[in-house]
Amino acid sequence: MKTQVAIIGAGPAGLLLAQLLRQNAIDCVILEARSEEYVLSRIRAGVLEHPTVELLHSIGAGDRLGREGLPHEGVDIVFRGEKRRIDFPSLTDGKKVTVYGQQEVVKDLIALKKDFDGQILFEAENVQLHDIESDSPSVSFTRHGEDVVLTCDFIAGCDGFHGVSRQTIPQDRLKLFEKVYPFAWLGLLAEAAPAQDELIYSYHQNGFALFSMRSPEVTRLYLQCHPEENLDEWPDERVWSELHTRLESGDGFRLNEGKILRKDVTPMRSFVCETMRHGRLFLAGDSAHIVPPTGAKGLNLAAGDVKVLNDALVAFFKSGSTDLLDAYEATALKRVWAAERFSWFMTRLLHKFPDGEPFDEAIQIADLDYFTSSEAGRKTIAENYVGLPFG
Ligand code: RFL
Ligand code: PHB
Repeated sequence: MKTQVAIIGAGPAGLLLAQLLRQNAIDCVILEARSEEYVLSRIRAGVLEHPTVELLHSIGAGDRLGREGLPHEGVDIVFRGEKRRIDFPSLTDGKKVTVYGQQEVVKDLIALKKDFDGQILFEAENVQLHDIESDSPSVSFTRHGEDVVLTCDFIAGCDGFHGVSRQTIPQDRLKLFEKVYPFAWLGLLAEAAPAQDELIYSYHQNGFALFSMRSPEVTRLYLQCHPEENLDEWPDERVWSELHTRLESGDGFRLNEGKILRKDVTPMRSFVCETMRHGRLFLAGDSAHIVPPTGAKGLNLAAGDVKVLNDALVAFFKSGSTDLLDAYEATALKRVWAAERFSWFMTRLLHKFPDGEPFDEAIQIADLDYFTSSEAGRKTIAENYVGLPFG
């Protein structure tokens, strides 16, 4: 098999890149380890930044998003029993975000790729990258018992944090940064109508909580918990009791309860692999960086990376110029570090640190007060939340 760009991973990064390349008549093949059903059932992100929504529309993946996505013009931040709203349009020249499940984005992109006879090879096992330092790299894999070699001009490593692409880069060439937080999120999906239209981020003495949604019938909720949390210790009654305690701020807001459809634990980590390019391998999305979900940035960062990568590949295939490919790492990292900073800031602002000293907690309250009352503070949150422009 032969293609111009071999893409490893059919998550948002890989699928978006494939669609961008197709628009520019560049051939690509996606190799995905999991089955289509598995990829479609992964419940993750929910908030799409303004630039991500624009990108999805520009590649023809915006129809259902436009109909079913929930535009959000603000979020509430709750602390010490007070609820304060950050209004996006008035602080960002009219921008907003859209709540639309990541699995819906993935579904729309897979449908689009099939419409154009694009190749997504699901269940590609034992994917290995070869000769990435040469001008003719290749990818080998096994599929349905058959060994296959795919030769290509470039490889896009879009295979997430645990993927094989980053691991193919020689250890001594990797420049890594990592921060692990002393807590995790217990995520819940409930068959209950969202009790208000906008998200609520809450700082509480019992720990952080987040109220979000997926549709007019489904509420998405998160509770700060221990990194090694045992789900058996969170029966539904305890979950609802903690959610009521942490989210109801005394302004009359009352959470609607419903059947809990899913419970999961997400560890919290900041991670950057600054080596986003090695030879003909380019990393994009979670394979190169992880943010704690408090800033709702992961999927949006993946979108930013692949937009920059696509522009660089297009320039190469149209004119032979390697300038943008050479600039990929620096261009992408600028936005990556901005999102890392914001995600770290939101995480530090809103969580209860298990070993927090009284002085640090008092500063945290002062920060919460400042960033939700001063216009400069609210603007800082709003402009980062709706999304900085793609590089
Ligand atoms: P993905 O989605 O992990 O996709 C990688 C794909 O590669 C495949 N793969 C392989 N394929 C072939 N060979 C191998 N050896 C392979 N190894 C892996 C995998 O099966 C998979 O299909 O990475 P990608 O595309 O970079 O996308 C990143 C996003 O998924 C991620 O950043 C977000 O989900 C993060 N995130 C959020 N991001 C937001 O922008 N807004 C949010 O509101 C938001 N909320 C969240 C989140 C992530 C969460 N969790 C569960 C980590 C909330 C949560 C709880
Ligand atoms: C979600 O709806 O899943 C969600 C929303 C906001 C976040 C993280 C996750 O910061």
